[in-house]
Amino acid sequence: MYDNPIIYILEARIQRQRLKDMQNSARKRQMSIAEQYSSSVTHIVTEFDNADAVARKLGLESARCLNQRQVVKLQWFADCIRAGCIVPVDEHHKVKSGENNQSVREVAPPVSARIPDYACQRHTPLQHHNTKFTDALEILEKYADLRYDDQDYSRALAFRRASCVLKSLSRPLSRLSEIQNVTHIGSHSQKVIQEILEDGTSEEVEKICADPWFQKMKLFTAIFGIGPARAKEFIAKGWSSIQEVRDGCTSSDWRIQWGLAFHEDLTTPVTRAEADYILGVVRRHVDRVLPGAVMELTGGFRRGKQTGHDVDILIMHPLENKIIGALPRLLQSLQSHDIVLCGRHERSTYHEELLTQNTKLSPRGQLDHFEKWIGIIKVPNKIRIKNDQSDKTSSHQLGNNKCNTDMKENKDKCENRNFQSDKNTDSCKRDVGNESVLYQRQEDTLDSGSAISDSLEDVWESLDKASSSSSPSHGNPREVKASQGDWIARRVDLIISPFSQFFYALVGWTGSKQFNRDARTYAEREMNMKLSSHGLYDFNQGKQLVASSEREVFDNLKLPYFEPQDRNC
Ligand code: TTP
Repeated sequence: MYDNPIIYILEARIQRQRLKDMQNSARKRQMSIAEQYSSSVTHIVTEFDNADAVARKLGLESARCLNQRQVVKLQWFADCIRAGCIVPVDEHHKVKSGENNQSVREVAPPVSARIPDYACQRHTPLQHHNTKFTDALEILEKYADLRYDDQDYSRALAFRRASCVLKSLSRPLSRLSEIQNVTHIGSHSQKVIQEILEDGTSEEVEKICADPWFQKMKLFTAIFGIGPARAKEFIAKGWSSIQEVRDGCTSSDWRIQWGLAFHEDLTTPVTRAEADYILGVVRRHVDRVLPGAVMELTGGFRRGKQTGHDVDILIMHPLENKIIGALPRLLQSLQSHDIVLCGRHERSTYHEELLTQNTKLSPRGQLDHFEKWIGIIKVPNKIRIKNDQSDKTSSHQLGNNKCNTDMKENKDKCENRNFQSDKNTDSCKRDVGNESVLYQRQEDTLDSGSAISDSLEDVWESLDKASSSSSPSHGNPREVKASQGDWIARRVDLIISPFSQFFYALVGWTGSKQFNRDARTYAEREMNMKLSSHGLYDFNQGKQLVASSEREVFDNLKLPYFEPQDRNC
């Protein structure tokens, strides 16, 4: 027994309130509780199951440094409280020494030898084994991304890279030594991983989550049209709620006006059923204005996610010039059916020199030059409700559009889509169920294009006017919100790609952002090529490499093919 027992409670892994209660009870019983660990401590109370972890947590070299002390479980402390005095330490109270307590998982071999350098060379599934680490690292990434300027986003990228590596591991990480020599997991990320391995949480991440500045930045940057710079201005004005931004923000930017009016809608995750519904609606209108067009739901949904923040739809026609004027006609058609809430049409800024030009990758967006429409459309609430119901009965069937009879036909077309190349004919084959449709690239005759070109100019003009005004032709956002019917506002991007660029566009718009980033870096550094959503240029051969399937994009890059669901880095 000790003459003057001094207890130190190691906080890690002990729930905060429980710790407080324990300390109070002990003090009431005149027990001596040390605030800090020191050499006078006689008993260390811990939730850890081995003395090595305790030593590491205390910053000691090894468990041997604890030899003069009792390292005990909470059970001992509870027994003391019950007895009202310090009780002897029994065998069952003792925490084992690290050496005797190694589990099979802890001696798992290092994984470093098996991890390729670039995320585009690794399987990165949506569901993986290391979420407790990747969630933490992605909070650090977000924090760095919001805190620093665009020029200095390498810090954020370092956390993303570490997180991507962990997502690709085929087993849960159990010891830091397994990844000690892995490229892309830097010392800061390792420190966080180690802390989580030992304590279950990271103090740094917990502090960030509780940081009011971070909470406000997250809140404000979630508004459609608001980036970190503008969010910082709002904070500088002393605003901390969406209502304060609504009351004080005088921006004439249509995105911000509609984003603020429909903020709650737009920050409610879009479900898979809603995405399928939107795809079906757009398809019906595309069939009308651009028969024979091919459409793909891209972004996170194509990678297998069940929810997303928006719906990205890529549209192409196997006749290269057929797409000219199609987007304005599509938008007119959608608008005439009261589907569109607001939006902005952007003309293509693509020119061939872009294929070889060195463009710096932006931290937030992979800017491309496609003609596109960025906007908000209305989705009936019943789509969402039906989704919720099918969620309860059979969540694994979400991807199978069970919620809307109108969509049945679309679903059949959407599922199991597969594009195959036919190198000889410069064509692409699209499998739709049992049907196999060969889209062959044909020389365009501009007759249909020129026939519509006069009226098209009027359409362009009216759309351009509408999109450049502060409230694109659909009324005042606040008034529209006040009279909102039984629908929810959803963010939609419609992207038009020429046939010749389609499969590069498909890879680019499928993402993930990190997959694109790494594929582009890999192309540049390892292959002396330039990859974008518009194509691939090989500087060695001095020519562009065409692709008539997604697989061929990977082949051209000499990368193994990864299905969209394995590109979730
Ligand atoms: P996002 O819709 O921004 O991302 P996401 O679908 O992966 O995310 P979430 O689940 O939150 O909805 O973009 C889809 C993919 O398209 C993305 O991985 C990168 C790519 N992309 C471009 O290539 N160019 C662009 O301008 C944008 C906005 C995205």
